[in-house]
Amino acid sequence: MRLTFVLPAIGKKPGQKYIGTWKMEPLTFAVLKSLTPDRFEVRFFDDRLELVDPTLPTDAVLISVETYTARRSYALARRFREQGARVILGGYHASLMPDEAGLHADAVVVGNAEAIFPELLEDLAGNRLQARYQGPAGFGRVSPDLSLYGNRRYLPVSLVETGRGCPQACEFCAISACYRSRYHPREVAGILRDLKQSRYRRFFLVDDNLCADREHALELFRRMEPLGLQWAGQGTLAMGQDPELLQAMKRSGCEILLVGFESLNQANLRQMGKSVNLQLSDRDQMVRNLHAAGLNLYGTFVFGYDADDLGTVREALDFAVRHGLYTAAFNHLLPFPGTRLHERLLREGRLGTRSGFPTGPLGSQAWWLDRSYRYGEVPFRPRGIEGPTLARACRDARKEFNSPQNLLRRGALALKRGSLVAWPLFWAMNLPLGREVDQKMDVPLGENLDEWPK
Ligand code: B12
Ligand code: SF4
Repeated sequence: MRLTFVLPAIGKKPGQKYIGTWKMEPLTFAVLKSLTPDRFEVRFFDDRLELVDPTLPTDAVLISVETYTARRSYALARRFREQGARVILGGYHASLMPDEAGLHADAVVVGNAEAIFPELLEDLAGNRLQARYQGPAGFGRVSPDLSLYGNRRYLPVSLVETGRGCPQACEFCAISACYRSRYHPREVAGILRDLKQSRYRRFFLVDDNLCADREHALELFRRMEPLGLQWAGQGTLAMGQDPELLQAMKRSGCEILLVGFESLNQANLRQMGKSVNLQLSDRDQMVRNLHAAGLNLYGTFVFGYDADDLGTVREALDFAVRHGLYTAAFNHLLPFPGTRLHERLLREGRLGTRSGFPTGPLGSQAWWLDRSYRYGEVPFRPRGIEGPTLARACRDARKEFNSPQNLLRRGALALKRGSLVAWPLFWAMNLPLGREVDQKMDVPLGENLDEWPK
C-alpha cells in the first residue's frame, strides 16, 4: 500500500516555486514514518522546497494542517481525491477544527498520533477507515525516522522534543488550547536516545515551554551535560529568576533561548492572561540574569491587544535594542481558531478581513479560508490602532531591529557575552532575517495551485 506524506507551505507568491522560511527537518513526519510498518511504501513532499505532484499513484495522502496552511491543505486534499486517493488530515488546525477538516478528508486525527496511528493504518488497509481518530496527548517510545528526508537540503539543525503542551493558559495560544493547559514531559531516556542518534550536533528543542516541569528539566540538563551539544529552546521569562536552572541549562549546551515577552504593558498582559510574566516585577533584571548566565535571547513580542498603539510597538523595539537581544520577533496578534482569543473576538464582532466577515463552511468566521487574506494582515479590528497600521508597524519594527547600525551593536554584545558558537550563528540568523522581512509578507494563503501538474 502506498502512502504520501505532505507538509504544505502557507502559499506561494505568483511565479515563485518556493517559500522563504526556516527550512528545518519536519519532525512530525519523521515520527509518523517511525510508526508506519515497513509493508507500507512511503513518499514525502515538503511543499516549502519542492513541488507536490498529486498525479503520482498513491492509495492515501496524509497532510499535516496548520491554520496558515489550511487552505492549501484542503486544495491539495481535493486534488488527491480527484485522483482516487483517500485523505487523512492531522496537526494543530485539524485538531482544533476537526469538523471543518472533516469536510475535506476521509479521516481526521485529533491530537497526537502515537497511540492510534498503527490502528488507523490497519483500518486504511482493511478499507474501514473511521471518520475521526482521537489520539491521547503524550509520547510513544519511538524515535523519529529521519531516513524519510533522504538528501533534502535542510538547515543543519536537529529537532528534538522533550515534552508537549504547557500548563499556562495564555488566551491567544494554540498550544494551550490543544493540550488544555497541561504539560506532558517526555521520558528522559527517549530524549537522550534522540539526541545521540541525530544527524547534527546542533539542536532545536521544540517544546513551547521547556522548563514547565522544573525537576524534569533539571534532570534532563544534567544528563545532557556530558554529550557536549549546543542547543536552542523555548521557555518563559520566569527562568530568569532561577539561577540553578540557568546554570544547568548553560552547562548542558544551551546557547539561545526563545522567550515570550509578548507585551511590556501590564493591562495587555492581564488581558492575554500571561500570568507568568505578570508575576515578574522586574523584566529588565530577568533579562540581565539570563544574559549573565551566558544565554542569548530570542525575544518575541505580540501587538494588537486593547492597550496597544504605535507607542507600545516603539517601547518593545527600544527594549529589545537596549538589551541587545540576540534576535527578536515583532508580530501582530493572530486569532487562531480554537483559542479563547478567537472566541472572544468572534463574540465581540471584531473578526474580519479586507473582504468583510468571511464565513466558513460551518458558519464560523474563518479568515484562514478567505481568498483575499494575505500573510502579514491583521484579520480583526484592534481597538487602539487600525489593523493595516499595526501590520505596517510590526514590519517596520523588524526592519529597524535589523538595521545595519542595530545589527553591529547587537553583534558586538553577542560577542561579548556569547560563546564562539553563538557569534557566527548571530550573523547566519540575523542577516537573512533582515533581508527576508518582506519575503513572506503578502503571500496569499494557499494560492498558486496551478503550479501543480494536472
Ligand atoms: C519547529 C516549529 C516551527 C519551525 C519549522 C517546523 C517544520 N515543520 O519544519 C519554524 C520555526 C520554521 C516554524 C514556522 C512557523 N510556525 Co511553527 N512550530 C514549530 C513547533 C515549535 C514544533 C513543531 C514540531 O516539530 N512538533 C513536534 C511534532 C512531532 O508534533 P506535531 O507536529 O504536533 O505532530 C504530532 C501530532 O500533532 C500529530 N500530527 C501532526 N500532523 C499530523 C498529520 C497526520 C496525517 C497525522 C495522522 C497526525 C499528525 O502527530 C504527531 C505525533 O503525535 C510548533 C509547536 C509544537 N510544539 O509543536 C510550532 C507551531 C506548529 N508553529 C506555528 C506557527 C504559527 C508557525 C508560523 C506560521 C509562524 C509565523 N508567524 O511565521 C511559521 C510557518 C510554518 C509553515 N508551515 O510554513 C503554530 C501553529 C498554530 C496553528 N494553529 O496552526 C505552532 C503550533 C506554534 C504555536 N505556539 O502556536 N515552526
Ligand atoms: S506560556 Fe507560551 S506556550 Fe504556554 S500557554 Fe503561554 S504562550 Fe502558550
